[in-house]
Amino acid sequence: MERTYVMVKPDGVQRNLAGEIISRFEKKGFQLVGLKLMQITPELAGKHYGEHEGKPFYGELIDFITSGPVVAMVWQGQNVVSVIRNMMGKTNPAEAAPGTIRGDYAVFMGNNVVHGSDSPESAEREINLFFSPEELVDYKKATDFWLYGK
Ligand code: IDP
Repeated sequence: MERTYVMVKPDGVQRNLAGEIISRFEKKGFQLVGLKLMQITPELAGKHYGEHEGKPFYGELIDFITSGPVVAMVWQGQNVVSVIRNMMGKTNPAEAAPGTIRGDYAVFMGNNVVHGSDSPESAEREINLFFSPEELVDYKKATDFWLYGK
């Protein structure tokens, strides 16, 4: 079963949206396998956003993501990477469709409330960056039959 790394960013935590965001993925049918509230260090932020180093907004991005606690999560389910990206909406909240998390709760590019891995490869890298294997819980959900028919 596919897994993805999701985090409620510092603006989402401060604006009391963590529960709402978790609730959307729960109701969709995805399974939570890792969860913690944490403060990201500049070093970890640099590793997470390494692909953006050198871009004009890089400094702001690192300052923002380290500006307060985040809720770090691992979610599991069929096609979870792409489905959660769709549920988050476009990176720029001004272009994110109503009904998506960014479309409903954000207005500005830098402060877009939530992060989700953009591919299964990124997901594996990001999960390993934020979680140790012991922090991820393997368990069976009774609802699987009603979600997947097996
Ligand atoms: P994503 O978060 O939708 O995957 P990325 O392109 O990976 O988008 O960018 C990472 C984060 O960097 C975005 O969520 C956004 O907060 C910020 N960001 C991206 N592009 C810009 C920009 O042009 N100006 C300011 N912030 C940006």
